[in-house]
Amino acid sequence: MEEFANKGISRRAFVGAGAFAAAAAAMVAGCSPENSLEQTEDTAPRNYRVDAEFDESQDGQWLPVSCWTSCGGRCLLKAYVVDGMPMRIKTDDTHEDSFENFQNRACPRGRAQRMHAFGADRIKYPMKRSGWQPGGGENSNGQMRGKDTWERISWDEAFDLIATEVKRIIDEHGPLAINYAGIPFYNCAVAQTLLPALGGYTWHLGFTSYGSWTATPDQIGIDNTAGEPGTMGTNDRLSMLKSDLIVLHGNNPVHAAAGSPSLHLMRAHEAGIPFVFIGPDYNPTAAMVEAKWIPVRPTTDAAFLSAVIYEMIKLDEERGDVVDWDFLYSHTVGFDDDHMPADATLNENVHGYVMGEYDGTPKTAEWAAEICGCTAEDIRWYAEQVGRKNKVSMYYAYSIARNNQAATLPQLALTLACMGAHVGADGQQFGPTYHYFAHNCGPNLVQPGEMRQGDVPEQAQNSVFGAFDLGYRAASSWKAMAEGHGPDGWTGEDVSKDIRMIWCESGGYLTSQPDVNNGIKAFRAMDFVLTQAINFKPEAQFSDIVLPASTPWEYGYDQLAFQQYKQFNRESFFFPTAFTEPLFESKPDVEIAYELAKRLGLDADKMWPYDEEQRQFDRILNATVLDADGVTYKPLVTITQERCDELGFDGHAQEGVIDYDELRAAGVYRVERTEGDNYGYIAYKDFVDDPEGHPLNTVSGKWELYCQSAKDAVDALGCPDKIKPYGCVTESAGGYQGLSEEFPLLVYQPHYLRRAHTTHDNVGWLRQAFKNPVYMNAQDAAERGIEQGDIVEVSSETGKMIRIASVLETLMPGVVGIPHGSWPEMNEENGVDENGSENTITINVQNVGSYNSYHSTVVQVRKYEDQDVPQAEMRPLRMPEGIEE
Ligand SMILES: Nc1nc2c(c(=O)[nH]1)N[C@H]1C(S)=C(S)[C@@H](COP(=O)(O)OP(=O)(O)OC[C@H]3O[C@@H](n4cnc5c(=O)[nH]c(N)nc54)[C@H](O)[C@@H]3O)O[C@H]1N2
Ligand SMILES: Nc1nc2c(c(=O)[nH]1)N[C@H]1C(S)=C(S)[C@@H](COP(=O)(O)OP(=O)(O)OC[C@H]3O[C@@H](n4cnc5c(=O)[nH]c(N)nc54)[C@H](O)[C@@H]3O)O[C@H]1N2
Ligand SMILES: [Mo]
Repeated sequence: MEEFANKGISRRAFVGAGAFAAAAAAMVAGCSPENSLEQTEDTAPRNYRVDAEFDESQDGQWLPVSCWTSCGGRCLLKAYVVDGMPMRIKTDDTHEDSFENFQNRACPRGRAQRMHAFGADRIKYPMKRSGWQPGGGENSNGQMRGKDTWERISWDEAFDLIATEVKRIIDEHGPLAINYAGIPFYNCAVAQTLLPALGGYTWHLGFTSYGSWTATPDQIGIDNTAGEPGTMGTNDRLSMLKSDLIVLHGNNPVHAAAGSPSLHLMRAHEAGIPFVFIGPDYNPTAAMVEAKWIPVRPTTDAAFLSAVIYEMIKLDEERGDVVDWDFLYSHTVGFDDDHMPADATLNENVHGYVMGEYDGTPKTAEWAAEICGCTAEDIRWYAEQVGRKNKVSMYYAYSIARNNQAATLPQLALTLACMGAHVGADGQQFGPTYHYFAHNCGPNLVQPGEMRQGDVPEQAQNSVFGAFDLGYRAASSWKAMAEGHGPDGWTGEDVSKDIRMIWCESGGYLTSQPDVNNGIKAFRAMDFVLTQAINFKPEAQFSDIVLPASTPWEYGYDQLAFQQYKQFNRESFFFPTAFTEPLFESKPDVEIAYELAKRLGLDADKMWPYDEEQRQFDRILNATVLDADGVTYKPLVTITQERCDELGFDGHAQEGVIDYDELRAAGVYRVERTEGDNYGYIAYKDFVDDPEGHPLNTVSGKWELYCQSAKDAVDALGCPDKIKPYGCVTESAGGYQGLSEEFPLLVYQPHYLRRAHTTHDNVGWLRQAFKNPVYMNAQDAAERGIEQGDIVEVSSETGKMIRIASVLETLMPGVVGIPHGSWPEMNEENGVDENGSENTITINVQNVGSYNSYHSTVVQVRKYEDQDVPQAEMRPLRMPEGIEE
């Protein structure tokens, strides 16, 4: 019975949940959703039943619904809903697909979203770990986290227990003793409103996503307008088509920005524009656009770029047509001794560095080829191609910056772009471009409206990037939290030792942060761990109280998409609908925060004075669309006063471009692009055309190839390794500098079709469709006696885990790829993570500032002795023991 990954929601559970009498009746009548895997005594265990009886004549309707995970997509999902049950999912068929007006098509994860909301391990009611009591110390019985049994409790009991314990912790240790283990801009009611009102909280040091693209870009002058690095820093998608060459430095949108970004690249390929891919594997995107591959090992990109800069200078000395010196000197400071910024305290720069003036090593193509694993010819070829004679688009991935060696990589990318003048013109661009605005930047052509808002403490408005100066503090690592001391070598303030509570609102930090083994120790060292969750995910498994959170399918709007960044596709606006009441006893996070605020003596009604549905109506009513003039925003929807009243919302009559109800039925509004329209966007054009008249928001007003303020900000954190103010290789822990006989392989962690980070790792369909591989080079595998499909053990200084070998010719020797996001399942007898979380083996050594060190990990791989350990798709999901399913 327990052989399969997903068990669906049993009839019993449905009948038990009052709100679901209708759904239960529908299931009895034979229209259970196809993801249901029934586990009744009288049916043989089957995996996923495809319901042949289903057809659209059943009494239901197609509704546009939210796809809410953190992949950066935002695509249109439609659910065929019968009595509150999503029977089928389809995607954008609202109009013909064309380049001008593409469909927002969903990927396999979106199409499997039912298993996130309706999976067997859905948290149904508040639960308490049996061995835990408030009060700290012995009461918390912390060693039993992850092993204990569970008890069902009422919401009132849960709220009272939480309020009592949170109050005690704040009274005794202060609010910063609470570690918020998630990205605060998600479903932010706790992080953005409740905790700030209680005095703040401690967040993790190290931004998980962008590595060194996090803070430095602002200071050196790379555009950060949309609140994320580089999201406005490249041109719009039509401009790409004017390039002579497109560079994908890292990047794999086919897996990690599925949907329209791949389409944009495909069109450029069809138009005959050549591509270059720089990275450790010839990934599916490189293959799609038939790119020339320059193989470069993880963590060596700074060496590669340094050599490209050196070779450009040399080529220019020979031929004089490679570097655009006028452009370089008029738009930047800090390239060489004659152009240093006024605030420089160090008499060094990138020119002197690549010439070897400081360390005696010129950064030649031969020097870098050895480090990177490519040929010197490749580097010289590339240096010539990115010279000023070509129009070049250079797209960088975030992945190349998630390592210690990349601390000043943004300066190197900027230096290269300015040497060839590849910025500020049609077909000329550079920057990290991914996620929300992948390969298509510029102001939104259609955008959501302002929503009324309660009292949100001011410092909470931008707690992500402002975390350091807003009364939040940063914990350095799980290890430091577990052991109650600061990290080695740091001189800055460390608060890891003071933390008494972990609060998981959303986010999957035990799984998505480096070093899970120490993560588990940190969880076990706390007085109290609280998780608000959809599924019984690892963070919930190691908690004391678990609260059932509702999904956007149950409350309609999508908090992640709309709260902070408003929307993710430049040309599309989404209007998802809720189609069921909160499942079981679940509540939206905002309701949870509201109830807790009341019990903690705060004025909850002032913090959340408005009905969420009214706020979502504001979002639609106040939405705007850019007029064909490319300048004026006008209202999106047409609605009458009568219709507002009928819907019961506070609103006003207005004339827009689409009727409110028509938009609601379609679920999406798109703005079409055509050649020569006014919707194009050229990043930095004002500054490039007139650097004196439109200075950048940097200390010098220009791009800072030498940036004192960036260096000072990182050094102020008190990290042990000082960084340079200009682009160069950073010497730090791990990476290619840390390879050893014991750990001879470098690791990258591609984002993977099976999951959006850790979300969906419990989904049986996706487990079956996409295995949990370790990508290995064929030669490395042969040397170790490993064959395709073998179970292999990957080990590092932080842990051991097992996965399935995927033996490839398209990956560099000496490198392994471990797709990101599987849920750790520690076998505590032998210390092996049997579900192969990549973060079981990643290191957390933040020597160079706030950048995560995921990709600086070095490992060994060997064939595992037990080849019979069942893989994910054959293992039952973890369920809370002691709780009725
Ligand atoms: N080794 C390694 N680790 C990495 C990376 C890597 O490349 N390598 N990449 C990093 C990157 S780029 C990122 S952005 C981070 C992401 O790290 P996380 O943000 O921790 O990852 P997610 O898995 O998206 O976590 C979202 C969680 O929120 C839950 N959730 C979704 N909606 C709701 C809701 O409405 N309410 C509640 N209560 N919960 C909800 C989901 O079920 C899921 O458990 O991971 C990082 N981790
Ligand atoms: N399916 C899926 N899509 C996702 C996500 C997900 O979890 N699942 N997560 C989303 C999020 S939050 C983010 S931040 C983005 C992540 O976006 P990225 O960070 O760009 O994605 P990755 O898959 O880590 O890396 C992309 C490719 O870069 C190359 N690469 C890796 N390391 C290096 C290196 O050191 N040097 C060079 N030159 N190349 C390298 C590899 O070919 C890899 O396939 O993806 C988003 N999209
Ligand atoms: Mo990310």
